[in-house]
Amino acid sequence: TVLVTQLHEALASGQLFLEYQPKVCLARGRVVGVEALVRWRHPEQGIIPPTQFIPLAEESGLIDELGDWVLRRACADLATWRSRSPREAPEQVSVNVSGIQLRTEALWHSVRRALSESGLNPEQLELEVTEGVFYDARASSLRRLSAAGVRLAIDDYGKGYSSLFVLRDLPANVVKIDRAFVANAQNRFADRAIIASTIALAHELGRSVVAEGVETQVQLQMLRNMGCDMVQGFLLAKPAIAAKVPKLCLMRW
Ligand code: G
Ligand code: G
Ligand code: MN
Ligand code: NA
Repeated sequence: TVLVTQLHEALASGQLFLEYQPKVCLARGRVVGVEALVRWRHPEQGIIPPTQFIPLAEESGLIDELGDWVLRRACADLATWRSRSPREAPEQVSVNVSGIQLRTEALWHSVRRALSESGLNPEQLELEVTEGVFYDARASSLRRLSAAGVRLAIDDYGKGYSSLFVLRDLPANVVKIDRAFVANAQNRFADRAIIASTIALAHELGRSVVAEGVETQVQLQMLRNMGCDMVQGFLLAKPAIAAKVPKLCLMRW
């Protein structure tokens, strides 16, 4: 389609950019990481969200190249924030990875290059993968990255299939509870029960927990009481351009 051709051009001509959403550690009351979220500044259509062009990139085979760009940009940005002022810098950066990227060795080479160019330690990079992709042979790509020290997070946890196999079998460091559970937790017992037991189970297995989509003080307090490790959501901060990240890192919760 036209949009695929344009996406190709967008990659080459610098129309893609990243926003970053902070991840706040509740025990420390501060930003510990940021999640990179790609956006497309289209010359005629304005800003196009990733939900509209990531599927296109996956279908057209552009996803490896796009993913490579995101990884290198995110690692370079973290290295810049850290070199300017560690106090105003996150400790790590998370990058969303599509299941398609795990089918070949492209991701492995991208990660190696992004780390060596930026000088980051593997532990400063986290890859977010949705649970579906953990299910098959692609898991071996993840094991290799994990063995190299890169952190892994299971994104949108609870929304897909075989969550418990994933939790049992894969070397994920972090479980991100899908925002669908957080959204109604105030008035729905089932959501609270699922969040509380996911936290307990993840902790039992030595993983830490991020709650996504935190929008209210009530949700934040509830997650604190449940022993959730980290929170992300509009209440804490909306995704922001790279230049705004140092200031966000000075906030305390
Ligand atoms: O930022 P926003 O809420 O519009 O993101 C929508 C979806 O796009 C999320 O599920 C997110 O994981 C995905 N996404 C954002 N950036 C990237 C990226 O760089 N690569 C991939 N594969 N998905 C991304
Ligand atoms: O699937 P993934 O978790 O990667 O999706 C991240 C997306 O969630 C981002 O595009 C971001 O804009 C969106 N998001 C982040 N915080 C909130 C929130 O508090 N509420 C809602 N509705 N969306 C959020
Ligand atoms: Mn994510
Ligand atoms: Na998510």
